[in-house]
Amino acid sequence: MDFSKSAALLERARQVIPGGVNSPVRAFRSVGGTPPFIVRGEGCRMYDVDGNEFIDYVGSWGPLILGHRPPMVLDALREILEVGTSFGAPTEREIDLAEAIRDAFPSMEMVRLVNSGTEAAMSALRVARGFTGRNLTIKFEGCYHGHVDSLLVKAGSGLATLGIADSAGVPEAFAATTISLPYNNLAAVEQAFVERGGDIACIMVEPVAGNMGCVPPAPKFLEGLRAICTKYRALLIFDEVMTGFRVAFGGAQGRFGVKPDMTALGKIVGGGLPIAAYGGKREVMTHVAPTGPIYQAGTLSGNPMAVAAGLAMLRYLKSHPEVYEQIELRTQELCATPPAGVTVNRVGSMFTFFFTEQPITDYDSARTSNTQRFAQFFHWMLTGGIYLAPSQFEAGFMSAAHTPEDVAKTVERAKAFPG
Ligand code: HOZ
Repeated sequence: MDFSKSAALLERARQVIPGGVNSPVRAFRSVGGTPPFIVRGEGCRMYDVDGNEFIDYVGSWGPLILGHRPPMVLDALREILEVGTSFGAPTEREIDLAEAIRDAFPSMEMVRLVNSGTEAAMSALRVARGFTGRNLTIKFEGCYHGHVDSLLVKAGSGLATLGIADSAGVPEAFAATTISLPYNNLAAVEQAFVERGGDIACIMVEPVAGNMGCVPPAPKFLEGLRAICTKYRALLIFDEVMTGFRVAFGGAQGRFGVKPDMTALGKIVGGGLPIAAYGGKREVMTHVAPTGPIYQAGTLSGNPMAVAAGLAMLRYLKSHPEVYEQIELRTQELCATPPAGVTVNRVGSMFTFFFTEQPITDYDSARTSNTQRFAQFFHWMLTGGIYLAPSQFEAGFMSAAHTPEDVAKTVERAKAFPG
């Protein structure tokens, strides 16, 4: 496969953008080689500047559950272009979207729209602190909640990919407000609350981890977090940036039947356009300005393009529940026969092939993966026309646009990986 035009663009980009990319994992640092510069997406396929075609299992890191350019999203965007792209003033569609989110996530009695998953997590954290009057947060090793200062402690995603333990530029005092514990380890959480329960504002958790690769919650883990938060009057925050409207229409909280106090949602609520949301119990959310003293704001919050696109997609998903059965089935097929020496984790249509034979239940076990072997596999797949996340510590995503033939082609290529 020829990547020469992408290589030239990367060189040009490096002169003006750090690493040539606007988000670190895209630079392919951990797998080597040149990231294809994408010119177009259609259905489950992406096309690059060199004319290469890929079956895409990244899907803009999750939100493209209907594939690239679904017709109802394009129609909604065309409609909005006729009326305006940003007002910085309230619009009716924002209410429609907030209601659509609340209907799917009943725990989100009130919703605030923001622009990115980072902003949603950061705001939820501030609200938890403001509401409880406490400062400490519990998070889990290998989970990633955006590039929020105090949450970049033992974080997954790009930090795990690049081997950055904790980001520079985060004042020690901020990092000290975070207690980082092993995922799926309820005993460690109980112990932390016994020691410092009166100071802990919240537990922030990916209810299915996606940022150390896909790691499901152990049985009773989420229920246990719920019980501990209730006992100590701390807030339970589910970061459903990856899992919301993905592992089920009602997200991980719907799938596992555990109700958090607050939830962060990401780009999927904008049909892939830049938007996010956070919300939770009414008694908590009414503390947000202008009804309360916890400040959070933004000109592009609830911007009409992303709101219209998101609304169109969520309405489609609500009226087509079969999408979830279909993508789960296809992902089962994809994960059924992994290459030798690989452990597959899957929840719904999220999956990761870990290059280790041991079960992956937390960040320590995820890090037993042979990342060199993963890199070889990644390039084997890429040159076979299959686009996976360029990191062992990210999840893959199926879309409704993937056909059985696409999946069969992917399985065949994976099976042929030289062992
Ligand atoms: N760290 C993001 C996913 N967990 C990837 C962001 C991107 O490169 O777009």
